[in-house]
Amino acid sequence: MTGSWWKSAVVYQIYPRSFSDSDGDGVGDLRGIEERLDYLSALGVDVLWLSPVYPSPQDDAGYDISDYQDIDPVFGTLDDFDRLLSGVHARGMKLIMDLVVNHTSDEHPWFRAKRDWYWWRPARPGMTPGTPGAEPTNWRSFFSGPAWEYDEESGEYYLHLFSRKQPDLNWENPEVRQAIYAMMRWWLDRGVDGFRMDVINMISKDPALPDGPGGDGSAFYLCGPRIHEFLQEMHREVFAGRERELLTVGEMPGVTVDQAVLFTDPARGEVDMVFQFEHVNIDHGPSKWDIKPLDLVALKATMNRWQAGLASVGWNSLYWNNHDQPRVVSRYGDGSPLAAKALGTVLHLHRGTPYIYQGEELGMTNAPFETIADFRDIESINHYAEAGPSALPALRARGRDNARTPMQWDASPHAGFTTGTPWIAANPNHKEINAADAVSDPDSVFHHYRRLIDLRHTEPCVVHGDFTLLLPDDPSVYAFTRSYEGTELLVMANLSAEPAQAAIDPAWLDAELVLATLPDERSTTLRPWEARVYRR
Ligand code: TEU
Repeated sequence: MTGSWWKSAVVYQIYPRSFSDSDGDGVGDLRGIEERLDYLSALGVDVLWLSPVYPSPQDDAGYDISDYQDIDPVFGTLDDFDRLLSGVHARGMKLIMDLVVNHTSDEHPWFRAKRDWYWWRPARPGMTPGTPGAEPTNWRSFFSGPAWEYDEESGEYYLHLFSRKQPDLNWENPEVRQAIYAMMRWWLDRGVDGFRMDVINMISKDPALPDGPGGDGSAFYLCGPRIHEFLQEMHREVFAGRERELLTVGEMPGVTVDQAVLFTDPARGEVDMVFQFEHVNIDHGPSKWDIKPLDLVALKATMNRWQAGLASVGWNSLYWNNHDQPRVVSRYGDGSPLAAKALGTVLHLHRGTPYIYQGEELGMTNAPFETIADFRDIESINHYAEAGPSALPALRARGRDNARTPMQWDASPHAGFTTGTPWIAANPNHKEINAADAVSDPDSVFHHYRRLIDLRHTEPCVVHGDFTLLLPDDPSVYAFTRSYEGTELLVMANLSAEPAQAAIDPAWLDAELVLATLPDERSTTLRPWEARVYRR
């Protein structure tokens, strides 16, 4: 199973709203991306993933789509899109789109014209429709409040797992599925190279929609009864028989290793890989706002379980960051460039396809949000409305806006992202952390990421090698080996602010040092946040 092109690829996620603004309206756009393609090609990434650029009321920053087959004017036009796509292809890269088909916007024409394409239910028996507690089930929405919205006109409720402006599509209806497959074929025919599929493991629900424990309905909508059937049908209807090399990755909150094996077993024809969440859910309690410090031993254990679980069948995706997560260098690191390099090294040397989120390759950090007025994200704003000012520390640490501040291109005002007023403030640390400085400094996080990508492209052991975790109980050192056809790699990183003794075989110190973040001292003691990769 070494034939799949995406095993040696690195994907770069662009959040268009925050990447590069070509027209000074304060919002990034497609022409802005086009102007930055040489930067991305210098980094060496193979695939670009665009977060949604379709027409949208922008209630959830574009994850609420009102037309699947056009571009929102704030981002440009279909002509701009075609130009961008040819620019990407001309540089030997590919481009995948965000596919958001668990729900549409409530402003999508389907929502008015096709009532039975969504989930409608009457009030709870014996309750007056529209009154508190009369919702058809006790399910809570991801963005606070009930997952049901009352519609005066029809006297019924519709289901929305996310915002009330994101009604869930009813995939039980075959017309819904056919409309989505036709739309996907339209984008592939236009030349796109695949899809990142938003919360795709939520599309099959238990049609009985029973109450869940404490308002948690996830048992009835995560990996529901027909999920594999739907994804196999999609594969047949959209992807089968296409000659081009495509990539599909399904975002799947709550997915287990066992399920992931089924989703990514090529013989089953579902998706190439999934985004799982265990490694980004270990530093909080049942609620994402209930924050806990990182337990490195637990992080290594969960990563190891996914490496082992998908070793013979299926494939992992690898990520620390995306537009929903706080910046890893602030979260699992200490905010320093050295920590950014160590975390990048650890991730990219695992077996799987790495994803870089814009600015991660610069070591971009969380933002210094002061008051709730600094936030833009509906999830944070709704949580604050419900929980009050005591929620601020958790919002600062975990709010999704940490990932959404403007890409830091240079030291000029607004980080060179826009000549206008950005829709969200640039991080003031753009004077020290920015692409212009990073590209001209061979020792930068950017060049370290470039070397990590290059190593994946040139060393088959990085792509195919078996993974063996070392020192599972060490609270500071993250170490493992990879091995493939007589080549062995040792990766070790000190993910702490104190020197750490790595209990590895000292014979490794004589091996070739392929990558290092500090000058070689030929010692098994790792300096704070130091990372090394050896080959023999
Ligand atoms: O996110 C799905 C998801 O379950 C979470 O990561 C979510 O963003 C939130 O942080 C839960 O606390 C996807 C998209 O990536 C996200 O941007 C969208 O808001 C969401 O789906 C709805 O489309």
